[in-house]
Parts: sequence; C-alpha cells; structure tokens
Amino acid sequence: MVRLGEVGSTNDAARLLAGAGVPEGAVVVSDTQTRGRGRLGRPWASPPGGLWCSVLLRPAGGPELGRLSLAVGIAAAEAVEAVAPVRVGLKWPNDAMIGKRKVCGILSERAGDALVVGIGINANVTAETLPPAVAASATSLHVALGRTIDLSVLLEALLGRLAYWYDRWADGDDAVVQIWTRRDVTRGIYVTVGGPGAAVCGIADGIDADGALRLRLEDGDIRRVFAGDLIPTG
Ligand code: BT5
Repeated sequence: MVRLGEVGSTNDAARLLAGAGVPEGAVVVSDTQTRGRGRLGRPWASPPGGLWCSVLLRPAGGPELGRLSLAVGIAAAEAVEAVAPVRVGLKWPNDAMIGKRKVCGILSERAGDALVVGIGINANVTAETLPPAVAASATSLHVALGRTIDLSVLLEALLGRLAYWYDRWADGDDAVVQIWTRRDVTRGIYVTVGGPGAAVCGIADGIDADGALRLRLEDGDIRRVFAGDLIPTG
C-alpha cells in the first residue's frame, strides 16, 4: 500500500506501478489530489477528508470489463454501508448515491495489460470544501451523519468488499448483475442519456448482463447504451 499526503491523481500513481510490473492488488491512497479526475477528464474535487484511492488489477481475461465496473460499484456501496448507517444506491454507470446525491465516483482505466480502478468516496468531506457547482449534486458521509468516520476502517471495508466482488466477477457470477440491480436507483425512471453520440431519452429499464444500460424508447424499442451520463428527467 502506497500512502501519500498529496498527489496529482492516485490513478496516475497506480499507472506508474502498473508500468513497473507491480503485482495485482497494489493500492495507492492519498489525503488529497490536486488533479483528481472523473471520466472524460472531468475534474474530481478531492479535498482533505475524502477517501481517494486506486487499486491495481490484472484481470486474466475474464468476462466483460463493463461488468467489472458494476462489481466495483457494489463493493463501494457495501463498504460505505458497513461503516455508516446509510442506504447507498447505484446510478449507472458508476455513481454511488445517498438519496439523489453522489457520494462516490469510480474511474476504471486501462494501463497496458493492467487495469487501474480509482474510487473516490466523500467520507469526511464537508460541504464547504467542495466547489459550489459540485456541492449542488454531491453529498458526503459527514453531511449525512453529522460526524466523522474512521477512514482506515472505510478503506479496509472497501478493499475487503472489492476482493470479494472481484472474485465474483472473475467467476462470471450473475450475482454481480443481480445485486447491482437491487441497488439501481433509476430503474423505471424517465432519463436522458448524453454520451458520445446524440442524447437519448427513455425509461431506464435496468442493465444487461454485460453492464449495458437498457433504455426503453417512446416507441417501445430497447436501446442498449454502453457509455454516457444518465440524468433523471422525470
Ligand atoms: C467519476 O467521474 O465519478 C469518477 C470519479 C473517480 C474519482 C477517483 S478518486 C481516486 C481516483 N483518482 C482519480 O483521479 N480519480 C479516481 P464522472 O462520472 O465523470 O463524474 C465527474 C463529475 O462528478 C464532475 O464533473 C462533477 O460534476 C462531479 N464531481 C466532482 N467532484 C465530485 C465529488 N468529490 N463528489 C461528487 N461529485 C463530484
């Protein structure tokens, strides 16, 4: 485990480890990130108090990688619930939510033949330390509970649940899809999905076994979506 006080992005630090041939399971964790990022290079606010970490994986083939990101989402949700009396929902593709607000984001990136899974949990982050634009749609465990939690206990829970769900994923276990579906907060809700192509609107109809979002269009057809941002509109 590499523990840092400050880093650009723990994902970049983990990529360096991947390039150096470090074995699977290595973890980088930092108190803050100066260039934390989300998907498509979007900034990820990483003030002190959050759990900002990246895990190096070397999946040997295995089933769909889209499905691995589901497994990571379940692990993050279970870890948060293990340390705090909150209910965590999942919003496709990679957000862990408390109510309608995002408490955790996940960024999986390929690094050669390895995979770096970055997980950011707004644990002891206070609302004042998040940029206003982010604070409007985000929450933290501190905001939800009104107290701090032990970050090392949260990290231990996260790594434990991640190891469990990584194995389930590698075994091709359908529990990954089933358990993710139980936490799905947008199923049956009218949504807009913006992505690489034009935005599409429809009723979110859950996910397929490969992690694709099923969108029921107005004409009743199902559109499978593999990447994008889901915005509840109904
Ligand atoms: C994500 O991207 O949600 C993935 C975030 C992954 C962060 C971890 S922290 C450890 C590792 N190192 C990194 O550099 N990254 C990973 P995306 O779905 O694209 O969401 C990004 C959007 O979330 C931004 O455009 C903001 O609107 C919002 N956001 C930014 N910071 C946030 C925060 N701390 N909490 C909640 N929402 C935030």
